[in-house]
Amino acid sequence: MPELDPNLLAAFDEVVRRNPGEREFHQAVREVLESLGPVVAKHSEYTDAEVIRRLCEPERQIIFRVPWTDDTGRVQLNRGFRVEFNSALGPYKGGLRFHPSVYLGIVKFLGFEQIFKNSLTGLPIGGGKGGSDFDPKGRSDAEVMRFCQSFMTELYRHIGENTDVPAGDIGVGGREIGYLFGQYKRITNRYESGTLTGKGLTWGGSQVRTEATGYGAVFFVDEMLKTSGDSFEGKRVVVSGSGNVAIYAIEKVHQLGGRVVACSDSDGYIVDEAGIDLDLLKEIKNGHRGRVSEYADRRGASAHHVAGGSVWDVPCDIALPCATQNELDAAAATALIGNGCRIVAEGANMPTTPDAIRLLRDASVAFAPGKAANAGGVATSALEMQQNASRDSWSFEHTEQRLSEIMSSIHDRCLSTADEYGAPGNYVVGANIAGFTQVADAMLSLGLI
Ligand code: NDP
Ligand code: 2IT
Repeated sequence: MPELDPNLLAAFDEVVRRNPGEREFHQAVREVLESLGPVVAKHSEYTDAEVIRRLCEPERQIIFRVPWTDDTGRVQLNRGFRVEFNSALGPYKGGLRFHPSVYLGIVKFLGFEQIFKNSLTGLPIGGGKGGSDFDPKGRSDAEVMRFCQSFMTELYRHIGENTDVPAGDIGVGGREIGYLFGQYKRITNRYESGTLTGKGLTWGGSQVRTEATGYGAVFFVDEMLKTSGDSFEGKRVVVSGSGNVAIYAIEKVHQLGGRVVACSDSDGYIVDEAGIDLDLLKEIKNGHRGRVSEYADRRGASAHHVAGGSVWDVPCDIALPCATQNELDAAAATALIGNGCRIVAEGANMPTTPDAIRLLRDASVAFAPGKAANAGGVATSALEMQQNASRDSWSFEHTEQRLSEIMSSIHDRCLSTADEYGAPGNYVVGANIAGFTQVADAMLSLGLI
C-alpha cells in the first residue's frame, strides 16, 4: 500500500480503531486519503481544524429493527440502516440498498463515497446512504411491499425534503420507491415529493432518472475518449451486472456506436458477439426479474452463457463494472490488460480493488472512479428535487442535456484538479481532491460542525 502523510495516517488509524471490522469502509477512506497528501501539504487549515477526522465520522447513524410477515404468515426480521454522513453542502442524499450482504460497514463505505460524489456534481446535496440486509430475491410483490412499509414506518421520522432524501441502489428500484413513498405519505399526511427520488413519472419522478447512472457513466467515458480524439464508434465493451446501471450503460454505448458483447449477474455471464439485444435483456430483467442465463437460451447462436467464471475474461476495449464492490480484482485486471483493454470506468461503487487499480495504472489503462463516473444518478436525483421544489417537470431531452453537461463538467474538473496537484491524467486523484476541497471549505465556513 502507498504510504500516507503522518496526519492522514493518524486519521486512517483512528477510522480503523473506531470502526472495527468495517473492511469496506476502511478501504473507501484509505483510497480518498491516499489522494490528499498534496492537499494537506498545501493547506494546513484542513489539518489544523481536524476537517479530515471530522469528515470520517458520520454526523448521525441510525440502526433499526424491521419486522414483517411473509406470505405464509411467518414473522421475518431484518435490520435497517441510515447513515447521515455529511450535510455541509445540502440535505443528506444517497440511495438505499436491499441486499443480504448489507451491514454497517457497507452503508458507511457507500455514505462516505457519496459525500465526495455529490460534491463533484456541483449541486447542493450532502452525503448519506442506507439500506437493509433484506433479500428481495424470490420474494413476492406483497412481501416486498410489507417489508418497505415496515422499513419506512421507522425511517420516516429521520427523512424529509430538506433533511435527508433517499433513493434507490442495489435491490431498490421503482417498485420499492413506490411502496416507500406511499407509506411516507400515509404516515405524514404530506405529499412531500422531494423526500425520495427515483419516483414514477406520473407521481413526481424525473425523466432520465432511471437511465441516469448508466447513461452518465457512458457520457463520462465519451469525454475520456474525446481527450485523445477518439469515440465509442466500433469499440468492444464489456459491462458487469445486468441491473439498472448496467442496462442503461449498454443502451447508451449502443446509441454512441459501440458494441457491448458481455454482461453478467451473480450466477455467471453471457457473451453475445452480435452485441447484447437490449429489448430481450430488458424483457427478462425488467419484465420478470429473470436471470441472464435465460438470455442465452432465448437468443440463439450468437450468444452463450458461462456459469460462474469472470466476465472480465471476455476481451474488450472498454470495461464498465456496474454490479457491486470489489468485483474487479487483480486477476481480473491482469486479464483485461492482457486482452488490450484501454479504459475501465466504474458504474458501480468501488467495484475495483486497490490492487487492481494499481495494476491498471501501471499498465496505463485509463481509470475513472465511481464517485466521478457514476455521479449521473445522484445528479439527476438532484434535478428531480429541483423539479419537485418548483412543481415542474422537464422534458426527456432537456434533462438528458443537463445530465450530459454535468458529466462533462465533472470530467473536466477531475482533469484540471489532477493537473493542479501534479498528477496529470489521474482521475482518482482529481475526483478525490476536487470532491474533498469543496466539502472541506464548506465545513470550515460553517464553524465547528
Ligand atoms: P441492481 O439491483 O439494479 O442490479 C445489481 C446488479 O449487480 C445485478 O445484476 C446483480 O446480480 C449484480 N450484483 C449485485 N450484487 C452482486 C454480488 N454480490 N455479486 C455479483 N453480482 C452482484 O442495482 P444497480 O444497478 O442500481 O446498482 C449497481 C451498482 O451501481 C451498485 O454498486 C450501486 O451502488 C451502483 N450505483 C447505483 C446507482 C443507481 O442510481 N441505481 C447510482 C450510482 C451507483 P444479481 O441479480 O444476481 O444479484
Ligand atoms: O450510489 C449512488 O449514487 C446512488 N445509488 C444514487 C443515489 C441517489 O440519491 O440518487
